[in-house]
Amino acid sequence: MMNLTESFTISLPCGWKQQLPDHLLLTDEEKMLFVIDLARWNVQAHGGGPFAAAVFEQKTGQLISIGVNRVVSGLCSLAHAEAVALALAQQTAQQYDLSSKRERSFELVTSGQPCIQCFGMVWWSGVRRLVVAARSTDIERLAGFDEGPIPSDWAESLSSRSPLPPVEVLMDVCREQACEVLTEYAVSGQPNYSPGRSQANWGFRIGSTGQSGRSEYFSKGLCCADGFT
Ligand code: AZG
Ligand code: ZN
Repeated sequence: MMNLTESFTISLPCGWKQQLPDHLLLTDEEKMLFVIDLARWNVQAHGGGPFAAAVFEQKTGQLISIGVNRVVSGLCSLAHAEAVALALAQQTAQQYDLSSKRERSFELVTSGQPCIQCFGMVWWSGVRRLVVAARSTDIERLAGFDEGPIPSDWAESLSSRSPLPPVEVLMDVCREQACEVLTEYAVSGQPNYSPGRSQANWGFRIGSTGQSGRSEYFSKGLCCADGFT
């Protein structure tokens, strides 16, 4: 019998509930600052990639899901922050198409511009609005990740794609604050897990003398109880 895997699960890091806001977040800036705090928490408490995202119901502002980058911990290149947030939102709403109910529309707020994969996920998810902090050029320049061949007209193509419902795109919301987290990740010496780079760039660092502790977390098998999962 061959040893094939039947299913996989991507979970939020432990302690995620303690990160949730205790009040409704009303403005794009409030929502984005919450998401950027999640990205920083993912790096500092879980050794994850410097990205977070959240889905909100547009009319009420209700938080539907959060996502953080779980590529390394989940052994899964799909597990970008936006992908995790969208998949969890679809489970919470019990809708694989988040645009399927006219009276209930959703927005994705993300600390980083969607990469080539997540652009596709946004396209198919049914969200009706996308709010972005750091641009892909920031992500590539500050943290060295490869975001893939994103079409130059990606934002326009989302906002005008008849007969599919348009996705409104708002860029550069709290861009500076999101860029700070990207820089913090780069100087921390944590890995660039972009395909083909994860070995070569172990301990990868940009423009800093930062001390890497990342490989130690893994070689010692540290986990949630030790602050990493
Ligand atoms: C990434 N870019 C974004 N926007 N989000 C993630 O989770 C990523 N991981 N690598 N590049
Ligand atoms: Zn992505």
